[in-house]
Amino acid sequence: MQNTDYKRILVTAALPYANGPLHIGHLAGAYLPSDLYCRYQRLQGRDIVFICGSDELGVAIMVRARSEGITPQELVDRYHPQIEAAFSGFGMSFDFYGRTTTDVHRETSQSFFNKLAEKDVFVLKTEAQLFDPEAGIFLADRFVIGTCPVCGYEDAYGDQCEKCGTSLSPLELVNPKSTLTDATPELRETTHWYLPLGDFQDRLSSWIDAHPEWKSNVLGQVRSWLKDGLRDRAITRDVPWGVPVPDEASSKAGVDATGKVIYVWFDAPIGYISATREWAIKKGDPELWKKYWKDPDTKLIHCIGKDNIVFHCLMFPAMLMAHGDFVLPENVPANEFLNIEGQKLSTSRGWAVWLHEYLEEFPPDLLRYALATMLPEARDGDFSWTEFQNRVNSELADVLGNFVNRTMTFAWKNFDGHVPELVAPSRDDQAVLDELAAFPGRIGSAYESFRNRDAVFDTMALARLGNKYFNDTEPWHTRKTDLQKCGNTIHVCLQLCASLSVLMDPVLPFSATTLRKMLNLWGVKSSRPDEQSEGSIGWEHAGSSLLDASHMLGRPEILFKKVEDEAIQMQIEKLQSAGGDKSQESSTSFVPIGSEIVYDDFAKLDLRMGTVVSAEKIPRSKKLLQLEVNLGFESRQILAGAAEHFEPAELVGRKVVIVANLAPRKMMGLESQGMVLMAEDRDGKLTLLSADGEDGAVVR
Ligand code: B3M
Ligand code: ZN
Repeated sequence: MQNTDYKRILVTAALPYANGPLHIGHLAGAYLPSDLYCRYQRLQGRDIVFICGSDELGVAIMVRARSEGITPQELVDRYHPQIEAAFSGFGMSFDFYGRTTTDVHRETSQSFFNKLAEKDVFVLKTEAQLFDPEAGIFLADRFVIGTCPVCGYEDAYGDQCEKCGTSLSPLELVNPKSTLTDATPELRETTHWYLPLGDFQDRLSSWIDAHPEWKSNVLGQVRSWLKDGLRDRAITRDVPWGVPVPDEASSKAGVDATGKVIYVWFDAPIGYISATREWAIKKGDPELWKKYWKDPDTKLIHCIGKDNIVFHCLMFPAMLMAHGDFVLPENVPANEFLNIEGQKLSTSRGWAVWLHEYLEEFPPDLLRYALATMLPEARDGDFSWTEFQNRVNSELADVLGNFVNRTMTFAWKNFDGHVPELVAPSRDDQAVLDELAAFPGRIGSAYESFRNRDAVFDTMALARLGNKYFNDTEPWHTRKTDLQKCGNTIHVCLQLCASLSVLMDPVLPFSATTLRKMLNLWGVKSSRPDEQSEGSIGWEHAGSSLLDASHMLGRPEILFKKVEDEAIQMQIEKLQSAGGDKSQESSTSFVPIGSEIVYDDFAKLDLRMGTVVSAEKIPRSKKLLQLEVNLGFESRQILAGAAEHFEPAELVGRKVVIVANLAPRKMMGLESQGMVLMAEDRDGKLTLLSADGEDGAVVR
């Protein structure tokens, strides 16, 4: 049963593979939820450590390094800092962000392995394995793909089917193929260490049964694996990149372990332990990690995406049980997947929103908030750019930002920037203050039980309450008729703003800081690590009045700027130019006629004749061509989504019609200064619109 008397909390977020940049799916799965939880707990003043790091070993890294023509070490040295920077840009408040290529990690993993070997936990088996005769390598994990025996997905990996989540071994794949050479593998004998998960079946089952409070998507998956019966899992590999199988274990087993490494899913969760050790070393108290991993008063929480459930709910717990010195996770709140604009996120097809690219365009808080409302908590979710815009414009800007802004403006205009005194509050004033008192508890219990969406909806509900109260009490009216009444309204509204600056902090940490500056409110606990001592005002105080009468406010600022239609359109086009699944949209009927416009609408368009003087492909873009178009009196750089229809050379010299007064916009880092008109037939084929006029001629 849930133990509520923990003394400290240890939160881990899945270690992302350092084999590519992070995208919005990462954020939605493990990272935003864990950050919300940790920031909330810090505001509660709890002793909490938040651990993450880059997963730098294993076959996923080798595959990517091969495809980029560099060594695995070069690959992780490239992506680890990029990933860390994106995390920090989004305000991920890790106490420590580590990596699994460190000495501490190797040492921690090897001693964990040795301990299990000493306790005779492992089974050794010499068996035929898939071997790629062309590459001369055993095909472990992602070196082999084939059809999933469970769901029939054709590109299942040798260790797991990403479609149905089943964990697999290469021999179970139907029609296996080497991802290195495309060769059909042959069988060769090799010896490996296995973790006999079956031996842990009963202990795992009763441990899971003791946690009925876990999320049902997690329990569902775990129970179905337990029902199928757990099998032995090979936990070593014949590949050249990983933590070497330690000498002690290999001599104990009498096996020559040259060239054998520990399976990445064995060492990666140990990465949580090694990163905690490195955190402790950095803090100058090298033994401190033990308190968080070994003392049963620690509540251990693993935040992950659903494809990692089996490893965190069965395999790692079995390892921890076998080892014996460590606490078991208290909860594993896994999220489902996030689709984008109704399609499955796919990095290979370019159907993804990359975090580093997002950060070039918008503030981090906007995505933190919007995404928190769309989190795939119970089932797969969908991110859409228009929904993002809606959440930002009609909630952050129109509700929260507007409430703060009108309150601040009023306080400055009518009360010289001071908090007016509350004198003989009306029933309405008191009712709002009473309602406020219930918010920290309500929002907090949503965070405690990993209902982040509810927590965020309730946070916005407080801003709505503020707006409604502001409207109902009409301070613009009482300002002239009864200044004290007006002062009471502004007093109450300012208290709501102050409370919001604490309660919104987990989801909107950057804006919460700005708001506190505006309110000149200091002494609030920090939701970031190592700054806790600064403040005494915490979550539990956020339901009461935090500002004294006559407190001097800071200057108002705009908290949230609205996101323009064009910015959203650009993002959608960028997605579409990168990829997307055409099969989901094909249609053979004519596009219906658009809604009627008046002549003035048409007359706004400045259409001109021009000649294409150069055309080239844009690297990394399947769709876009970069054109230079001469208008007679000037030349324009125009990006046209025509790369799939024309060879660049066939466009040079062609007459085209362009929209000459379209606001410039950026795609793939390049500015497009207009649009080339083209006709699209029912099969999506494009042809140019053309006429014989001189360059610069006006088209009407
Ligand atoms: N790197 C898999 C993933 O990114 C893996 C997670 C490790 S958590 C210990 O999905
Ligand atoms: Zn499958």
